[in-house]
Amino acid sequence: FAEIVKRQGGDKWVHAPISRKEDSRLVRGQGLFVDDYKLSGMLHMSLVRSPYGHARIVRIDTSKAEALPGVVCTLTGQEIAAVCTPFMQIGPGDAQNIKDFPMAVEKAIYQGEPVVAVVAENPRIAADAAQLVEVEYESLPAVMNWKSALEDKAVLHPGMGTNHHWHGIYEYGDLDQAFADAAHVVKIDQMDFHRFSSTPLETNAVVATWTPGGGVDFFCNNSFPAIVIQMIAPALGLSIDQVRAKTQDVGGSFGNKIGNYPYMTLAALASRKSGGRPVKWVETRSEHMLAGGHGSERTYLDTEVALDKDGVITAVRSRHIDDCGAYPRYEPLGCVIWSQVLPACYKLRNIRIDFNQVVTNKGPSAPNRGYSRLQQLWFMERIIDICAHELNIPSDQMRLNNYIREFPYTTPNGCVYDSGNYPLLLEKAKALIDWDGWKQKQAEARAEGRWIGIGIGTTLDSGTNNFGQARIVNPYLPFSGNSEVATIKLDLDGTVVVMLGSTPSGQGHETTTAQVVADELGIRPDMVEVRTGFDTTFNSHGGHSGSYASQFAVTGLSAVHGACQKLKKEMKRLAAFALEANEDDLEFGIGQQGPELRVKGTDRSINYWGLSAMVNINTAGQPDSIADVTLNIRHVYRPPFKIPDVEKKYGNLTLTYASQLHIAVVEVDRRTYVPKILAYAAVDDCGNVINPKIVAGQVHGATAHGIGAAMMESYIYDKEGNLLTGSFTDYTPITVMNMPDLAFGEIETPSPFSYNGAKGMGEGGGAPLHTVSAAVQDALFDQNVIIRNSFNSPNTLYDAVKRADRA
Ligand code: MCN
Repeated sequence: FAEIVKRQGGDKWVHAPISRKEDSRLVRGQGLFVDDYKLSGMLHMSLVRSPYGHARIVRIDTSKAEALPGVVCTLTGQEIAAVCTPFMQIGPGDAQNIKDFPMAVEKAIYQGEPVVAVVAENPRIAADAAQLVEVEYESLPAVMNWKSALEDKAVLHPGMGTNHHWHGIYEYGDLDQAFADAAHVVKIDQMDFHRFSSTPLETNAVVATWTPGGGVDFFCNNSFPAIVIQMIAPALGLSIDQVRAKTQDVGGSFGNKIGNYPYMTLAALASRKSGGRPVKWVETRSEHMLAGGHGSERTYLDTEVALDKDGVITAVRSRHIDDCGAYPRYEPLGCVIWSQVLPACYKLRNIRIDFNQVVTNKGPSAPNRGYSRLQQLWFMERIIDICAHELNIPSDQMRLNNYIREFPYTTPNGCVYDSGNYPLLLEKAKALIDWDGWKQKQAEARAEGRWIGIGIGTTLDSGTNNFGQARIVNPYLPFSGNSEVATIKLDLDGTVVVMLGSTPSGQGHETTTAQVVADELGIRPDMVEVRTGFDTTFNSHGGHSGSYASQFAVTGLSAVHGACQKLKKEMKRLAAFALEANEDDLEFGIGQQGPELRVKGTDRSINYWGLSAMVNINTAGQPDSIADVTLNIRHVYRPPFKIPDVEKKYGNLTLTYASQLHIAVVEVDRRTYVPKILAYAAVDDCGNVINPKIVAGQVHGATAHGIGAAMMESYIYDKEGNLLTGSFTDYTPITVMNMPDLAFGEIETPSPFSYNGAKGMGEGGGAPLHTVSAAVQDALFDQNVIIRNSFNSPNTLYDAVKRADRA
């Protein structure tokens, strides 16, 4: 069977569609998630959260809670502020003045903000005791949208003095000239990208233990522990080496779990107050929805588009405002990251975005799959469709008129797109969905008065060196490029063991790692043990280790590949000595006694156990020539590829830009306004594919995620700051019942920037947002509707049609 599978991938394991190694362990319940982790004497934390969006905390009485048998202690915001300094803010500018404590101190600024922590012997007592805490609040006026945020009548963070924490102008090219030369200028009224998030199977969770030496040990599911310990340590007054974070299995993150460090900090302080007993906290689903971190909203104002006579977009100017909720935390960084894809897939050279971010009394923002890029891509795709309509150009032709066609391509702001073929993506997707057939059916349906639309969405992912490239546009960012580490060793028994510098949250890293190593050593993936458990003390190499930014296929696997090269060299030195052969005459393979090195064309060989024994057991009397051999290799990958001009200024930067093109056919019911997907196709280009099954799985997952966001998932607040969609009955994540059949295809334009030609692709979730909006738009153009909201619910569509009726 293995051989058949291998043949399907050519003569290599890389590219073979093998099933995921980790699934057998995970589906048997043999994973180790945070809630499975139990320590002797472990306590449990429950949180009392603010029911108000904005309220002063007048009085807190914890006496009844503390009197409940089994309760160990309580913690209030005042206590926290006495022992903790506010978290560093990632973004530059005014956000630095935000006092971001893990718990509300004098006032709560979003519904669900922690106000008191209760620590007890078991989770039920902790939850019961939390109900006994009395908190008196004085309700304050809530700031619930960007408009009132900008008025600054109520300022959320007094230290900042304003709710407007970021303003930057991103201007490239000659806008005045482009508009003066334009054959057409299209003006677009306000558009809005809505608030939604991800729904990982496992919610945020942590076990924290205050150690006798005065440090803290975390067992957590944070997806970026190497960086968050840099936030937690200063907040707790500790040095980095006193904070250790370990992860094992993580049940989905989608970026959100980077944001759970305030809860890690609370659990650490709870452990300290409890005399160093370990404290576990596991977020409930409701807490996750209320306060686990949402992707931020974006409003696009005053958009003007200049086009030439052929429908080629020559300039775009607009004003954008992000509503980041109560604490922007990662969003100022996100607002830099979006600018990587400023012109999207289009050869637009003149662009000016006046970019702003504000805080409001909504839940704090957190990175969410497609982190800030997808808002920009949605904006550009809307522009394409609206202009196509205005100029009476078919939406596919409009894209063909505007697509970038030559790679590497340097965008006006200096980012370098590595490779791609957007027209081919379009051609393949049209064939997959039967474009001509649907055009025919659409015409017939329209004649019957039905509202059927066909929409295209093109999207970009940008894996690898997010921070590095972000620095191009913001040189004062504290980061300058992603890198990753991997460790590979021949264990005592000769087993090949790989340890990664990050913990995956469902992306199949064990499998693709085993494929790479199997090819390098001439063995099978099942002969490679991949350990994904991560420990900031042992397998981090600094701030960049982590599962984020669609970086694993490029950065993570480059580290694995580099480690393999070094190990092979060491193994050859040993084998050449043992077999009295020349290193060049040796080859890797599988023999009678398992994986081995042998002298080509002979029966002389040594297996991995033999090699390991030479280093780990029979070390006495080894000659100097092999005395320094190690079979335990740690390799750090740093993107080595150089980008002319940019490199001179900012060092080596690499970013891969995977692309996807989706086409959807959507019918909007004329009576109920419910949109229904009738057909859906997605074509992916992530360069050379390491594992086609995993890539197909990622595309299916991301497409489901995006369709849910486009049609079913929206965090909506009332004027007082109450979350109206805080449960699965009103915030309805997509299930198989709503997921259309997906016609899936792949093209491969290898990246010249990665050793394996792969491009990061795990964040393709944005495409359905553009695609569904485009299809609904096409369905409703005849009703004079312009889709200007990314959430296509029956309510928003009804409003859009009625507004168009009135106009
Ligand atoms: N891959 C491949 N060939 C390629 C590119 C990728 O076989 N040419 C494989 C990789 O080896 C990896 C997977 O596809 O197994 C995704 O690779 P990559 O694009 O490098 O992304 P990462 O592995 O770095 O994962 C991060 C990315 C992000 S940023 C979000 S958000 C997201 C996503 O992955 N979160 C996820 N997909 C997710 N999938 C699951 N199940 N859970 C999440 O939390």
